[in-house]
Amino acid sequence: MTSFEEISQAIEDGKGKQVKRLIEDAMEEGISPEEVLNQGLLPAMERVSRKYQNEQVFVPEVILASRAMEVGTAVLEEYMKEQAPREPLGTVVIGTVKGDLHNIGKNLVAMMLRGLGLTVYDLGYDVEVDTFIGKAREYQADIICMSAMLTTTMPEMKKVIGKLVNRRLRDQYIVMVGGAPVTEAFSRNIGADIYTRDAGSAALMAREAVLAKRQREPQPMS
Ligand code: B12
Repeated sequence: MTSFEEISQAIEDGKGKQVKRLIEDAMEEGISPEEVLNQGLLPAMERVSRKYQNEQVFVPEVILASRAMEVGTAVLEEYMKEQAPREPLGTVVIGTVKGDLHNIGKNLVAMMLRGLGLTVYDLGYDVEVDTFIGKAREYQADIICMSAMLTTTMPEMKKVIGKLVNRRLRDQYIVMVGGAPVTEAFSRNIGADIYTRDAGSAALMAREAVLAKRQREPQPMS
């Protein structure tokens, strides 16, 4: 039996290959990707964060754990895709804002959105204001999702929304923001549509928002 603790420990130790093997074993045993995420992957990063804050581990260990987390996320995503509804629900562009290299949380949000049937274009990290807007237009996105993990990069989110307003594009997109330092009050203050604390609720709210947007849009003549 694969234990969630083993998965967490392998992530903490930065052992990507072991993480992959353990997750595949868990999937074969019939454990759901969500269980592995919530009980294996997320607790591992919480532990790493706590140890980093207490100076029990330093940047190199955090980077190794982050890479193992990325491996784990990619493996889980493959299994989640198999369960995703076939009919595409809507389109999302997602990225971490300019100046910010944190991408683990953003990757998890992308994975959960895909799992609910949304088509996700991941723009990566350190994403420029114009890239968010340009790609949203190019892919005819319904949602622009922005992640920020540094208090110093949060204002980038406001810049994206400001530019959407200036270019008279604001009404075309649902803007969703998140990341550890982001709050509901900040989200409201910058004029975003949705803020949630975690990847699971982000996906559920995104789905609801896209369905509501579809109802508002004029239907094509049959
Ligand atoms: C891992 C990590 C790193 C790694 C990043 C690796 C990577 N590939 O991402 C490395 C080592 C590179 C790093 C670097 C730095 N980091 Co760092 N890092 C962290 C750490 C320990 C964990 C972050 C993480 O991955 N958490 C796990 C994931 C799962 O959680 P999450 O990101 O919060 O995401 C969840 C939610 O927030 C939400 N969410 C996230 N995005 C979005 C988006 C949307 C739309 C929605 C709806 C929801 C959502 O859903 C996610 C899943 O549920 C945090 C500590 C912490 N407490 O957060 C510090 C932390 C974020 N880092 C910090 C700092 C200061 C730095 C550095 C400046 C350090 C330095 N002195 O060099 C650099 C900055 C580099 C840069 N320019 O970005 C500070 C930020 C302080 C602040 N408030 O500004 C923190 C808080 C640590 C601390 N207490 O000092 N870091």
